[in-house]
Amino acid sequence: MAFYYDQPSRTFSEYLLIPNLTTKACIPDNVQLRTPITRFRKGEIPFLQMNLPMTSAIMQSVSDHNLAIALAGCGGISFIYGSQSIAEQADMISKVKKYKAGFVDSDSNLTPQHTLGDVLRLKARTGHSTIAITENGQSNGKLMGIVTSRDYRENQMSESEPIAGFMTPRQSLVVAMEGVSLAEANETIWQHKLNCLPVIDKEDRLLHLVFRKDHDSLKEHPLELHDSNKQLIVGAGINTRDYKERVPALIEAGADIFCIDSSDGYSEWQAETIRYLKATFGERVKVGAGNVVDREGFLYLAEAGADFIKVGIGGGSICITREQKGIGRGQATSVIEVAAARQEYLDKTGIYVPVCSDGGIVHDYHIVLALAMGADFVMLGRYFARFDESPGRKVLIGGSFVKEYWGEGSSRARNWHRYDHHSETKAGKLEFEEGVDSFIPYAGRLKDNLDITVSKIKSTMCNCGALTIPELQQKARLTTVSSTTIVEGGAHDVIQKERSSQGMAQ
Ligand code: RVP
Repeated sequence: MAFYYDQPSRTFSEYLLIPNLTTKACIPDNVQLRTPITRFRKGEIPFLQMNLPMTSAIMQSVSDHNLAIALAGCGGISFIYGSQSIAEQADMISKVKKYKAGFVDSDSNLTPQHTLGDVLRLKARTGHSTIAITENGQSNGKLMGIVTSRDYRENQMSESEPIAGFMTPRQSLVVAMEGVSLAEANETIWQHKLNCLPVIDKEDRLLHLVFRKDHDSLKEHPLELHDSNKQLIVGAGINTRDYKERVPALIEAGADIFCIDSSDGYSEWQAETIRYLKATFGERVKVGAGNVVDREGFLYLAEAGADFIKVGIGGGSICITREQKGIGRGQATSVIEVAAARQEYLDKTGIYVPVCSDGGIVHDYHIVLALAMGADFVMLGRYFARFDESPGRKVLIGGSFVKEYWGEGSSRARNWHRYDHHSETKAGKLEFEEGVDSFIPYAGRLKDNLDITVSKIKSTMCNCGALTIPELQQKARLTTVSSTTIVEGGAHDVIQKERSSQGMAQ
């Protein structure tokens, strides 16, 4: 006979936190959000920790190299999506590892033979007005000159005019040589009143551009997450099929941590993948696994050696798994049960396995609820997809800017490995979608939004009398709420004046 749970599963919105005593020491400035991401023996220091309990989802529309750089700068980790070729994913990883704050790869490049028309079209496409002119039109080609909007008069020149005739040529440019520090580059920018300084190697090949506006980037990122070489930390999504080829290539590119990406991780495929990677590369390879929603799934992956375990099925904003297959569980109930299983595993083995709550975060306070319920960090898709740094296109619809956000189970992403069951027969192959293609309101720069979210998390933690995440997990008191309590929680029975959208989750 089938087993029936005696309680319905619940989502975050069905819970609230009850305040504890807030001592005078409990102020947001004293709250720190450092959290483990890899398993560790009780009393020891985890191999890898984050300065922010947030990771970005393993999705084409969320985690590319640009988002990874922005998030690591704020103390979190992106898992670059695996639903692309091994070479493309390795290229994104190495872009993050090679990134140095303030030194950017030129993303707008043309040759001297291109024309003013090409300049205008490129500028319209990228929104960037500084264009590097290189011999082969590539970002690392031999530098021939620079074009900015000060070099041409759009209305008085023919669009067919070659760039060679109006660019600022190499011999008139102030440049810096390979190895220059950011402080030295900024000094040169100030001395010569420049907006942009090209950094070149001995063969005159372009390496980076340094912009005047990026001057403060180091000061802006006190929580930056980097390795012992001062390179940013980055993760990568992998699947249970091509890991024998993919993982070595990603290690070579510099990936710091992996996560097996699947909508249902309670499978022999995942255990086999973890065991193979640990046996082949040893403990230096760190692998998260999931997703699971219950005690059994957690214990199975913990026994297999997973470094962290991801929780959540069907709660993602673009996810229709529950509708399509009737599989899933309310996110709050899943996290609560998995956190209890983690305690059981800790008591038995002395090993702490971090838990990640993945998907379904709609309001910033949901992050605190997930942490209070036992998650060590959260994974978010929709939240990050709204920002400038995410890969989705920014589009103007009905007078407002939106960004594209599509699920890995949508036919646009075609990430069938995340959902299928390794079947090679036609009947076993996936022929239906588990995700949708959508728009979400555009929200601007990642850091500006994250600062607001973090200040809300810290403020709530102070209400709960907790200065760290473990303290929150120990002290939190949670209550379920009735639907009328939820209504009472918003503005009600007033005629509301215009409300600032700043700091709202959506
Ligand atoms: P959200 O943050 O609510 O947008 O959810 C993101 C999560 O949704 C991802 O981390 C992943 O677990 C899940 N996902 C991604 N694609 C799909 C899908 O197409 N069904 N679901």
